[in-house]
Amino acid sequence: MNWGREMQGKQLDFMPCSQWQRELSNSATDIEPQVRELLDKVVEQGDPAIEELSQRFDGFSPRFIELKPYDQYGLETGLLNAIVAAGKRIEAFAEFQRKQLRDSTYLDECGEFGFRYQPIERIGAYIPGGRFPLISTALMTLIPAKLAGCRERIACSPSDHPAVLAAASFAGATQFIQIGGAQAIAALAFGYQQINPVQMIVGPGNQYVNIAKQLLSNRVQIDVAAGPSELLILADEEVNQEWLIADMAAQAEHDPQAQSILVSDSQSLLNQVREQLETDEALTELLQQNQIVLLLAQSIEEMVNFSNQYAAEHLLLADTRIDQGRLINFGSLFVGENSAVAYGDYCSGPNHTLPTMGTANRSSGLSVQSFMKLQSVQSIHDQGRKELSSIGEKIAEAEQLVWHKRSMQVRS
Ligand code: HSO
Ligand code: ZN
Repeated sequence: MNWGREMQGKQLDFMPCSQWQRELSNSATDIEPQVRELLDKVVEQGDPAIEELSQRFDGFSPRFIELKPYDQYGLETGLLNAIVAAGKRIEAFAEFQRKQLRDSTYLDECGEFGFRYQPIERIGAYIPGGRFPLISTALMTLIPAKLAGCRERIACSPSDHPAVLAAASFAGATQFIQIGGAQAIAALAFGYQQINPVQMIVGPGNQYVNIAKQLLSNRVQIDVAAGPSELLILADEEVNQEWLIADMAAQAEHDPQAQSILVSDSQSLLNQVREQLETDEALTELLQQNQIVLLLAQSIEEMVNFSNQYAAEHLLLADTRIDQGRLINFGSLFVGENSAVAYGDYCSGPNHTLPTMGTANRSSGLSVQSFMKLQSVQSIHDQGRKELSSIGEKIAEAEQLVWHKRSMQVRS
């Protein structure tokens, strides 16, 4: 059946959301052997391989760019002010997050026990430059790392666009290397020239970048599974259709694989939205290519269940009948139709680096916390030795680990 087309009886129909299956592209796996080979080459040959790959794929040699103060890139004042304003809001949110991360201890009859947050020392941020130079990604990746207290924050980008450099400078990058693709990820993970290997790599990228990150995830911490952008909108009949159409087209324009889904229990809303989309050639194309999808739900209950099962990167709740507390799986929730996802992309404050492809049911977007390790600390006092020996020795005995038992026994 051809959902979304006009049917013989003139009745317009929509696919029920219960039938929708997310297509997980597996085209990425096709290039995995190729990326593996590139990384092996870097392991064998080091820096010359990185340079050769950069020449081969991007046509230039990697270049260390010394960053100037952010206001010295000759940016048009409006853009410069916007970067500063966005940067400040992103910083304020990161600062708010950092303040929640308090080291803490408690005392009991055995001693003092606690945990502390420790920043990862060296991190790398990849800032895509291919399709569009993502100025905002420089802010979103580097600012939380700075607030977390990471000592070295290395920005890599194939772009040397002045706005990207200004944003990286504002966001506090400690080094900037113009380098792209899998070779940038290799340079960060294995080290390159004066750069020591980093311990964490964040930031979105093309398939080569993502696969390289995944393949190296046994040596470096990586951030979220960054697939194509996704938006899910839950809408009631009252919504502002023009706003929501713009929101759907916005996420769809990132990538031919990016997808925006509108779910409603109102057939009449879906009809009107489709009619509006069909007045515009580009929007009609997005509809035909399933980059914009309209799904019909039987009830509010079904809308909530669909959303929780889909686990969207961005979830826009434009339905006043649904209590936001019922929505449990999403990367970032935008409540009410004022809350355009584009604000979140650029400047509202929370991070735009978010889990996609359903991984929001188990993982989180980038935050200050992502750049920190949670460590435990314990200090057992004299009385505690005796107390804990009497418990631990028995268990060690049952495990038949004699030296474990002895290490407690000698203290009891
Ligand atoms: N929507 C993207 C972030 C972004 N949008 C950057 C514009 N610039 C993350 O899913
Ligand atoms: Zn976006």
